Amino acid sequence: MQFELTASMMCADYGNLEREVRCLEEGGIDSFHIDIMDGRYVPNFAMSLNDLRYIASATEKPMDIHLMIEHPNNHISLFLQSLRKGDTVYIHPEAEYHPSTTLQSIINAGMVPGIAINPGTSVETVLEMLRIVKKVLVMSVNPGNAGQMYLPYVGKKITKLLAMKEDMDFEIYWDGACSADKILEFAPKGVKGFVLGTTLLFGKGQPYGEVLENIRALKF
Ligand code: S6P
Ligand code: MG
Repeated sequence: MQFELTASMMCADYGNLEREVRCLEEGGIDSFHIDIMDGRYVPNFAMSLNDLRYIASATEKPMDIHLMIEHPNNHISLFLQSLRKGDTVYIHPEAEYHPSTTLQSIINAGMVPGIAINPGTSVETVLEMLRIVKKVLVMSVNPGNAGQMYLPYVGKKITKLLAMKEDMDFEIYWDGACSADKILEFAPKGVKGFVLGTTLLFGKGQPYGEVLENIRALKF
């Protein structure tokens, strides 16, 4: 079964980021997920521009930027300048007065536009944006921290999005508390990719390559 695995780099060992990037790349990760926070839209800071720039310079793999910041359009060029064409940028629609303008800036820069949908946000409230974006990042935890519990009511929203994705031409990605059983359940239904953090990939004392190989060897 084909699905993408992306590493949530806020969970990486910052004592040796160069080694973390290399081991993940050698272990077969598909992309690097960068959680950018401003301490306002979410109650945390996590990663910022310099982290993003370093990781982008240390690998050829695609970047997956998750902007958890207020009014991303105010600073979007800083992020877009730090990326390569084809990288993905997700915004949270609630964080912007005119999210479709911000998405257009992302498209104009040659990046893949995406929206991240919070657990408490309904599909109906972002319906028009589903026509613009190529990727939808469904948050199965509230944004701001790694290591949180999966919120089970999000499953129904994914089912709703799966029924719309062909027609509206977007792919669905999973972010938050991603475990093997979630991949087993949702990859066959059509969820295209999964963000891996502390639940499945980091801090396990197991080489990343082994963890990733085990995930890809899951029996569906
Ligand atoms: C949360 C962030 C996520 C987390 C990821 C961590 O604000 O957007 O990308 O880093 O959920 O994974 P886990 O398995 O620790 O929940
Ligand atoms: Mg994220």
